[in-house]
Amino acid sequence: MTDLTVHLTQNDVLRGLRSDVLTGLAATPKTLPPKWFYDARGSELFEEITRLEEYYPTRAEREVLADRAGEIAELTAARTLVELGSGSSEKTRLLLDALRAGGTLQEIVALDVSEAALESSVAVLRDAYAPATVHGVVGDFTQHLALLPGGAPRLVVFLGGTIGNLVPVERAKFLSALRDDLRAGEWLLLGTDLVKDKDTLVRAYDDAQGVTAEFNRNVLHVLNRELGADFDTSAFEHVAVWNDQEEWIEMRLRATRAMRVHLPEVHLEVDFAENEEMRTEVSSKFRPARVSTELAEAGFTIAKWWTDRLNRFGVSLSQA
Ligand code: AVJ
Repeated sequence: MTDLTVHLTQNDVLRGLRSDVLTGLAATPKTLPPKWFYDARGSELFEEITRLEEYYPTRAEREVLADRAGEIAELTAARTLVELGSGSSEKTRLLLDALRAGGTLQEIVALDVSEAALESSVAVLRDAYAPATVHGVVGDFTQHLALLPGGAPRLVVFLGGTIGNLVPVERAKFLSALRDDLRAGEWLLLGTDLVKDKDTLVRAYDDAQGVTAEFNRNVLHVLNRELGADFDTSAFEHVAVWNDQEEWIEMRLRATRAMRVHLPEVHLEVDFAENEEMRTEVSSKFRPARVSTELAEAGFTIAKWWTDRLNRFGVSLSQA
């Protein structure tokens, strides 16, 4: 058993799902936030995506971290590593290993919405990094940044390009809230996928094996299970499009026939027209100048900017 700090009960999570579904399915066009992909099956499918030939971001970011972990540890001399997201990932461990080797690591904080995911990652981290103290915090990184534990200087890591799931106003809010929660001199390590040719981007979100398609449709399984909905998941096609205006990839689910869907637990019935598309994710891609502007507007100072050798993915290290 692990002791977790709970800012969000699993009942709050369910209320959040209900509220997002009521809002998103009433909207035109219909939308669902990407955070609902990640039940146990969705998390497995995402892991599978990270191993696909077409999905370059994980490998590109890992290359940067493998090359720079020592430099990051030396520069930050962080006493606490805070990971937004569950914290057992192989990429985070590159940083933890470097901080431990540098002799500064004393505490690890893992923040995640899923209590189950945290239970297991906290146990793994305690085992691997003893005597460092490991705090598991159940919370949403867009709501519960205040009161993050850990002694200064802390290094907050937000990897994978997940910040790209937020639209610009949400990013500004998130980065400012994070900046406000840090003391001057503390650090943010941020992974951002970069703008590149459309074909590479679309292939990364529409792989030949159909793993991403299955991941996308998984959100409908989540609604069926959690809200008693009756989505016929086989009647939805995966769509990935590059939005050149917004510079983001959009994933959508397209209804292949007209249908009515019942969601009894939120007292909702919704109609889909044939070929109607529902947006399930935006994954923003960045130009380096945009990353630095957004960080600066939130009150961060960029200390370092690295990319992988093929210039596909950027990692910035900034200071509050
Ligand atoms: C986990 C949000 C970084 O946007 O690339 C992968 C999720 N979606 N394939 C991304 C995802 C489709 C991923 N992030």
